[in-house]
Amino acid sequence: MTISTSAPPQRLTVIAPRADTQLADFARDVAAGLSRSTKQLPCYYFYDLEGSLLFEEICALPEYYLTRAEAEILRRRAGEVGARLAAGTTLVELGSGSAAKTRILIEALLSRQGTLRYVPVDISRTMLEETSLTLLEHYPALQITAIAGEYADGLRQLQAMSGNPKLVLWLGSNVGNFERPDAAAFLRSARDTMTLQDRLLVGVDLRKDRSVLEPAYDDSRGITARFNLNILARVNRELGGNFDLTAFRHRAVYNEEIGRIEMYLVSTRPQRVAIDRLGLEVPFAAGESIHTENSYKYSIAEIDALAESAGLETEARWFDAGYRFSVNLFVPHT
Ligand code: AVI
Repeated sequence: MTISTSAPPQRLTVIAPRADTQLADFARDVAAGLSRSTKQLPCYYFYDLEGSLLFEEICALPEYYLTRAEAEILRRRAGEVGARLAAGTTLVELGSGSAAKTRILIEALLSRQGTLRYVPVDISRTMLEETSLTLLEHYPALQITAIAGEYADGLRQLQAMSGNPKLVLWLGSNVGNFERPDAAAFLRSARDTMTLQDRLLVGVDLRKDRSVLEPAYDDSRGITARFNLNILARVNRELGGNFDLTAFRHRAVYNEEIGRIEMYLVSTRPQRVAIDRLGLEVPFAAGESIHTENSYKYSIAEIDALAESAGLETEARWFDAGYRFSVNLFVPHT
């Protein structure tokens, strides 16, 4: 861990694991994922700076309703959330990205408390620092401790912050990118860092018709396709990969039975791709795919079961007017 305090402004502290650890992890996971009989790459590698910026573009797409629906709920309910919190609450956010929707909660908490400590956790250090500086410029009463790392790094930090009341945000249906049992296990480990005065606010996308879901993950402008392909571009940039991005196509399909969007990169022809820094050559048959992401959708019963198995109680749940998305306020089970 390196700890640096950047000045100005003096109100920002950045905590980051060593970058070469992240590269070693990426190399290991790419080698393992592309050597399997059913090829796969973990979706959290989408989010280098390039991928994080493409994801911001996705959030503004007409087809990607999730961001707007969640923002609608937060705008309507931020005051209500604030009223349920103890005085002097710290705001923690897992997977903060551009923190665009977070501003709604930052403003609600600032207007109640006067000052606020914000602890964003994000895997892209550049994104994290840029976002933090922009927020600090906007909100003079804000103090930021930014954690450039994975959720586990964020949870370790939460454990160390046990003194202050906190609101932990896990927005954007990020929970959907976990397998269902892993989502429950992760929420339980978040819960284990919480006291009874803490709250967890989780945005969860709801099950719905494929006619709405599939365009949200395969938009007409091809931004999601670029986002998906960026993982191969990242292998080229960081690991000396030789992927020809025009020889793979984006595919997003709703698996209704399991309740998840599945994203793939499909090889359009037989090919062998060398990844120089891994000393690996990966063979692809025509039509063979790399599974790059699952995005699980939840029914209300599934959200209740998730909370239950994580040792959480639902204090409040809100929906957008179109009933597409939910925001859930959880408290540790007594
Ligand atoms: C970040 N995550 C919740 C997004 C989702 O909807 O699963 C990632 C994404 N993938 C394609 N479009 C958006």
